[in-house]
Amino acid sequence: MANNAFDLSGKVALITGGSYGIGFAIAMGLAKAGATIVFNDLRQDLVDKGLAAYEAEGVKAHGYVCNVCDEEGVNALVAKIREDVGIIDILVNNAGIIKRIPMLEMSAADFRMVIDVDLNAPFIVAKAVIPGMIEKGRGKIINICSMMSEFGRETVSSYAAAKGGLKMLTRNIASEFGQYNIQCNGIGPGYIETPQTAPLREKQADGSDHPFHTFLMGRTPAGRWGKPEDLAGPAVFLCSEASDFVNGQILYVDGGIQAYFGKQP
Ligand code: NAP
Ligand code: GCO
Repeated sequence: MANNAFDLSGKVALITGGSYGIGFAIAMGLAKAGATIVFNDLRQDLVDKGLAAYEAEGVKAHGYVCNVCDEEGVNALVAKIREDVGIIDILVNNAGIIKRIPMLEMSAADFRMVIDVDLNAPFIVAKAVIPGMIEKGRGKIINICSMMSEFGRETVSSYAAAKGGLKMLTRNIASEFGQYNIQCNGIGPGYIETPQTAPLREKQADGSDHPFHTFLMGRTPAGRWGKPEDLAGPAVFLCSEASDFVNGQILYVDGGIQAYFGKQP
């Protein structure tokens, strides 16, 4: 093992949807460990915003416009990254959406849309990068899973189905490509302060806490929401040589939620 088993110098890392939020914080962690950062977003103005955010942190990132659901677009993106930056060593499947709609009110089209972004797209992007990893003789894939990879909750049927599926896609990629020295693991964030969870944190009209916040604090031993930066260290570990014999696991980074029965009345 190298002196610094967490060193990512010389590695090219693609973080999908990495212009802000969890993806950005993970990318910053990988950049500090030495990796070259590549990310995509849906539109050029969003990519430009992301590039400016990286630059403000002293990181020269490479940003591209690409919808992760578009297989042809993803294949073209991976070819372009190879030309501009090099073969992708690390893929973080981070781009994701949620629709919080009670199941009986949810259209099949909305359900499919969430499955498309949160489950089909990680398949599409992984499929596009794995041949380069095989060529190089190594590779790391991190799929961003969720508490909903294990739990259900009112209103998140499509998200839970997608993130549960992503957990199993993780195990299957590990099973199928471990022989090529490719490790595929998941990170399951708890509840993290990003735009995705903003509706669950909004103060009520009378200034009191959102009921979900109160519920969550009773389920989280750490007694706080996670911050995007809480995911950086675990991601560096799973993208580095330090985790070369870790494959097919989901590392829950949740302040203890998965271990806890909930606060006693
Ligand atoms: P976020 O704030 O909503 O950011 C998601 C990112 O994905 C945005 O940059 C978004 O782009 C991008 N994206 C969405 N659809 C895309 C598509 N089709 N093609 C390309 N990019 C796309 O979410 P976040 O909270 O940082 O979450 C990141 C990941 O962690 C997601 O997979 C989410 O499900 C997961 N997660 C979040 C939490 C949490 O508590 N926040 C917990 C567990 C898991 P735009 O710029 O267009 O919005
Ligand atoms: C919810 C969703 C997400 C969470 C996250 C938990 O309960 O509404 O699960 O909003 O942020 O994915 O890991």
